[in-house]
Amino acid sequence: MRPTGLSSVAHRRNKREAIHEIPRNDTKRSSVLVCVISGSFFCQMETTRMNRFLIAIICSFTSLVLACGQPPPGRGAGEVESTAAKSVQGQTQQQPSVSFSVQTVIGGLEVPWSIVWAPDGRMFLTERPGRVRVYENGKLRPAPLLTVDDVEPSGESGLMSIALHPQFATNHFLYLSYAYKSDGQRVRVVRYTETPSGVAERKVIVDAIPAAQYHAGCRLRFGPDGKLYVTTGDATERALAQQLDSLAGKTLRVNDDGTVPQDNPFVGRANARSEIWSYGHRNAQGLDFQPGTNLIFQTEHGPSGFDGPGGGDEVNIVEKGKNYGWPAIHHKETRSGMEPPLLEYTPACAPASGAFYRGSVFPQFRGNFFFGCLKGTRLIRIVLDGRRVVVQENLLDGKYGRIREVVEGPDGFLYFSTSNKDGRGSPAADDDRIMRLKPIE
Ligand SMILES: [Ca+2]
Repeated sequence: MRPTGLSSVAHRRNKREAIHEIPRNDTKRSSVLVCVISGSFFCQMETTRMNRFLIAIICSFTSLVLACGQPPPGRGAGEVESTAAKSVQGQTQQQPSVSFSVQTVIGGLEVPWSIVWAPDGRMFLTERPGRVRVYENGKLRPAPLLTVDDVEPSGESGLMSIALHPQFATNHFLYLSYAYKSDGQRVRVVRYTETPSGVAERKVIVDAIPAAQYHAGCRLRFGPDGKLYVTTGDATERALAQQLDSLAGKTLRVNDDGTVPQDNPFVGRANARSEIWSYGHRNAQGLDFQPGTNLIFQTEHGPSGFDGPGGGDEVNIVEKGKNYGWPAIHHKETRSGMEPPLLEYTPACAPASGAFYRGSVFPQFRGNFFFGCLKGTRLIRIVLDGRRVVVQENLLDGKYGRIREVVEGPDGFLYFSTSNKDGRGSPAADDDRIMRLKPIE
């Protein structure tokens, strides 16, 4: 179900990527291999047979350090980028391209996972090792607002999402999702109240969500209905995603205090968790509500070799009580009673976020769905007409490395975060960064 408007450039790129498919951090590994081979070759030329092997290893390591791991080329110093001009079905004239400059807003961060804005204009962001940071009046506060001290930061987990209550201005409720160690790894959602001196009144909202070093979710987003939506991973136990007595591999929906809304689909069903809104997910990390329709658009990571053929990343429209198939179906497979994805990406792009654009400074972006790609090192822009994909395109392709969060700022600029310090990328000197797209007048 690829959109018909997918550009030939994107097709060429997909072909190129296919060469490098699996494992997910393949680029780095192939660089290492090249360096080991080249280092061995040059170092072996003038050595005796006795020490050749040892010196080859030393030289391989040296050449690896010197020549491998290229940081992304983009500096975020105002480079000008553009969208492609588009032919849209039913319109005789092409939509003109949109030009914007790319600016670094904050540098020197460590895996910024989630960004939100308070009504007073402050930016709150999470860093995976456990810190909540505040950016205000053009500066990052040196001290974190909060450091979550029982975060388990390894693998794909750590401190993940942040959400502010829709009435944050009056109740000051701030929500976080993070991984912790218990009997194995778990994820919980907690709520704090911001105070003039920091935070207080920690309250657990959802606890003991199954997790693992990989596939731990966990995006938080308040819906237009005032409920808190939570994406969870399958904790690398695929079968859990189909089991309604487990919170793994689901979208959850809870009230702002963690109680369960009585109109949730599995309320009252035996052996089912009443928090569940949808199931059959592998590891969703992006979720937002389409302006106008309030449909939930969600991004989800597909299998990565050990649990299924690589690729199969998804964009889904998530609806009450529905089954999104994992692990029974994946990629473009279909089965009665299960929902196929709206969009599917093979090779993997690793979608890590998802946000609709509602602002006015990019009128051409209004109603578009954006998400950041880790392995795919780009932003993807989806132009929609309700449920129908009109066209999609890649932005910033390969320029800034791994991209995680994307979200609109109160100024209408489009903000995104890099994730080059997560152990799978090659950081630029000032990574990780929060950057933004600013329109060119
Ligand atoms: Ca699916």
